[in-house]
Amino acid sequence: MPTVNPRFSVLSEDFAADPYRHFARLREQAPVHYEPAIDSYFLSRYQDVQRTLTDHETFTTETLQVRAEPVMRGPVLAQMTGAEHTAKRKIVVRGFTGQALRDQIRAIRANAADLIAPFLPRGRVDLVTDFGRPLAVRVTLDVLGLDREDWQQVAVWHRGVAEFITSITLTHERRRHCLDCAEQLEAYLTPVIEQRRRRPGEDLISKLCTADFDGVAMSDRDVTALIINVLAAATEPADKTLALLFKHLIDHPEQMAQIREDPALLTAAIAETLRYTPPVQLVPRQAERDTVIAGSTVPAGATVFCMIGAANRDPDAFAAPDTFDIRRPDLATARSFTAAAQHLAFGTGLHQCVGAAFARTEIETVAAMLLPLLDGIRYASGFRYEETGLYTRGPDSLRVDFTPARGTPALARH
Ligand code: 2IO
Repeated sequence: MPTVNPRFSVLSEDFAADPYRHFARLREQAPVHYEPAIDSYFLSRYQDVQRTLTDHETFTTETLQVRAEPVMRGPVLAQMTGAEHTAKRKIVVRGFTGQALRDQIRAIRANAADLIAPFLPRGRVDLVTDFGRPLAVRVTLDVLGLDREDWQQVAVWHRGVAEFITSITLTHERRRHCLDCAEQLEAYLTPVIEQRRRRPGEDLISKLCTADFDGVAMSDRDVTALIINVLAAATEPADKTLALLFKHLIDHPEQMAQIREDPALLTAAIAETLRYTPPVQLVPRQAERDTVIAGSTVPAGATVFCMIGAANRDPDAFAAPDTFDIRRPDLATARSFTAAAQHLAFGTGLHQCVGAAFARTEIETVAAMLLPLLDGIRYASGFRYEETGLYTRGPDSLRVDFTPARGTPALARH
């Protein structure tokens, strides 16, 4: 029997520094890793994660009542079940398809062009702090129909909300700060919701306010929670995915060259980025009854964390899983942003990410704009790449140099 280091912890600094180094050992030796300090189980095998996310009878999303609801100010989509879930999910899907999506593409382009322009003559930009983060917040505000001018204030509240849902442990002070952010965000949204109910527009908030699906309409509490849900879900992972994509392309210049040659490969590069380094690393569930997973019993009521990063690197699911390869035959790019995706970055099952298609559009649109502008892209001298986060994970900074644009950049096209 292999022995497991009893001092190993997913809460250790060593794990936080590079979780990927530990995944193989976890999958092989502790596929159901118990973390006593937080009384939770961590699953690392692809098959177990997939089962946990699709066996809705055994694993529920009830844990979100404590993990999300306090800052969402009401129930989010992932908490709902049955007919209510189906109806409200369809309402949200409608907000991200058809004409709405076409308008969103225009907003994505306009924001990206506006944010990158000042950096083009300089030949230097931080793709996270200067570009990806403001872009993600501003695009989300445009989608919701909130004032773009408010982005810095909303970004502060959003960070508090995101900290709450993505923290494994929180001190009393941090918890209070996060709840304050959520309360202020709710107060900011209340008059907006009231106004959109009276005079609806084409934005997502108006759609949520006026929607009626099979007789199911949204209460103010529902609308508030879904706005905050969309705000968190469309912002937090977006700048991370974009930065991770560019990091992998800089690290694999031959693959970057192939994409520059054939931009149609960008979709595969995004899908492979999501498999290789999923921005959402953990998805929580609650065991409804005593359940055996990989030979260990998980007791009824237990919190179970699906380790998406570990599952996506499982050799039983992907060949040479630790290799970034946009041409890998087992990626199934065409399905990568649908319910039939091979990778688990969007989760799977009934609660699979409702924004997957939007996320693809956003990252694809922005990356396709940036690539021709950032000729000769490389890490800025002295830059040291570092990732943070256990729940959502990505770089806090990605400083790059590129060939500066001469004259007026060719952004007018967008
Ligand atoms: C917001 C982790 C940002 C979701 C969550 C309480 C529910 C759900 C997710 C993603 C990304 C967030 N969970 N989005 O993992 O809506």
